[in-house]
Amino acid sequence: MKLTNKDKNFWKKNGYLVVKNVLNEKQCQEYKKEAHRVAGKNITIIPNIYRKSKKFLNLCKNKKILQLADNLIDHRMIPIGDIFFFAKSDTNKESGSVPHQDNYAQKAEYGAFVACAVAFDDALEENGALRVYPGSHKLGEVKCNPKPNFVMNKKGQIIKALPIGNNCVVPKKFKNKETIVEFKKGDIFFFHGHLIHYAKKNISKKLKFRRVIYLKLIKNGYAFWPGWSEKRTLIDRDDFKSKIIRN
Ligand SMILES: O=C(O)CCC(=O)C(=O)O
Repeated sequence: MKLTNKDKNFWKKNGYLVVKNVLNEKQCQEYKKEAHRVAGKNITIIPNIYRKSKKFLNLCKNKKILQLADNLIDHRMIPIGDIFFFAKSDTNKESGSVPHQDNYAQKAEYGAFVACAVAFDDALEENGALRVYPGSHKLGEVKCNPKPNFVMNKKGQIIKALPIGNNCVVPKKFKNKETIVEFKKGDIFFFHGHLIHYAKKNISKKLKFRRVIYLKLIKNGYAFWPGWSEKRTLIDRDDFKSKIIRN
C-alpha cells in the first residue's frame, strides 16, 4: 500500500488523511473482542491497552500501518503508546472530547508527533465521529484551558472518562470550517499533532459503539514528554534486525 502525491498534498493542506481498508472485517472483530476481554465490565477509555494485551502490542507494530506512516511523514515513525475508546452510548463512563491538539500531552517539536486512529466500527455523525478543523495544524500551539480527563479509583484505575482533551480555543476563522470525518471499520485516519479536533458523545440508539484506537507515533530521534500518568515510552517496531558482531 502506497500513498499518492494527492494524499500527501491533502495531508499537508488539511493536517489529516483517511486511508481505506487497512484492516479486514475479521481483524476488526478480533480487536473488538480483545478490547472487551481487557475491559471486562469497566467499559471506558483505556490508555495504553498495548500494555495489557499482546494483540494490541502487535497492532502498535503493524507493518502496514507503520509503513504508511513513514511514507506520509517521510520519516521513520516510532510508536510510543495508544488509547482505546469504546465510545459507547447509554453510559456516563465516556463523555466524548472537547476541542484539542493531541501534541499538548506529548510536547514534541512541531510536526514530530502524529496520531493514527484505527477504526473497528464505522464512525458516522450518528455515533459521534471525529470532527476536525482542516488546516488548524498550521496554527502551532493554540491557547487552552485543560481540565482533568479521568476519574480514577484509589488503585489508580480509570472508572470514568470526562470530556477528553485540553479544551483549546478554536480561532474564529476556523469555527465554520468544522468537518465531520466519517470512516468505515478497517480504515485508518492519520492526524497531525496540532490539528484541532474533538468528538461528540455517542448518543445513538442504533449504533451502540464507535470502537477505535489511536496509535501515537513520534518521528524517530525526536524527543517527547512521557507524562506522569501515561509514561509513554518507545515501542520497538521489530522490523529492523541489527547484525550481531562477534569478535
Ligand atoms: O474518538 C474520540 O472519541 C475522540 C478521540 C480524541 O479526541 C483523541 O484521541 O484525541
